[in-house]
Amino acid sequence: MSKIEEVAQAVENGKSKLVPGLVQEALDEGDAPIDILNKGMIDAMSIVGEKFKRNEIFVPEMLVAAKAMKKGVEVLKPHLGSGNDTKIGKMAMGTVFGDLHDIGKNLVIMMIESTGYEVIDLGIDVPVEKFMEAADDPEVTVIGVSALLTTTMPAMQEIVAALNKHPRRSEFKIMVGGAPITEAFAQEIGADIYTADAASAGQAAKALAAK
Ligand code: B1M
Repeated sequence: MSKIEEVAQAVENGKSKLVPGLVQEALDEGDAPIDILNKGMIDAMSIVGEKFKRNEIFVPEMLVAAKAMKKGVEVLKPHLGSGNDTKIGKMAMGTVFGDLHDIGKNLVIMMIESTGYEVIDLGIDVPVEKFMEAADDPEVTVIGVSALLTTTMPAMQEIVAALNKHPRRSEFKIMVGGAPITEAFAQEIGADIYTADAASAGQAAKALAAK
């Protein structure tokens, strides 16, 4: 079994104590950090999601897998992105109210930070008011909104509708994403940018700053 497969298996089984060491071993053996992330961790979480859907595992197992992935990401973090120290913009980002998923949001933040943005993490279960307050900051040029559940897509719509009425609306862009979100939905609710994953979110934010 390859080291990346070992990482994947440990994440899938929620082995928080094992994952950091295995990620480090994979790095030491020369595996690319992005492969460890995609094939070792994100793919493992998809398997966890599928098992949950088939009622083979339940919420506690999803939770321990999420914990294990977070431990692995901590080891991977310094190896991902460009490590740009020059500040190119300021962004605020959070997961919509009613939604507790934060792994994807944290990865998006990590990739956007690596392009040189300062990112204010608004956290999970974020109400409309908190997004609006974040938009008051005169330095904020991008607001990121993440949702992982089909049932919290209306919350995203509500947040974007409120942000679209913000007095500073012409000064910031609204970026949305998350597993159930599509380009069509993003357009329908009046967001400016949809990106499917953390790497493209980073690229989109960088392109915005260059304009
Ligand atoms: Co949840 N959960 N969960 N869960 N969970 C999903 C999302 C689900 C698809 C599993 C399934 O059924 N197959 C399903 C949603 C079904 C649906 O809506 N159609 C689901 C469900 C049903 C639930 C509960 C309702 C279960 C229950 O209680 N009965 C419950 C809801 C709680 C709540 O939020 N109110 C729940 C709870 C949980 C845990 C708390 C146990 C845990 C989350 C822990 C945490 O995040 N700290 C959890 C987990 C771990 C998952 C799965 C297994 C993994 C999610 C994940 O971290 N993926 C997930 C199944 C799956 O995704 N396949 C599932 C890895 C992560 C890197 O990917 O988050 O998609 P992702 O992020 C990507 C992109 O989406 C994108 O970039 C990221 C990186 O590339 N992206 C953006 C995300 N945000 C973006 C923002 C952007 C741009 C791109 O711009 C701003």
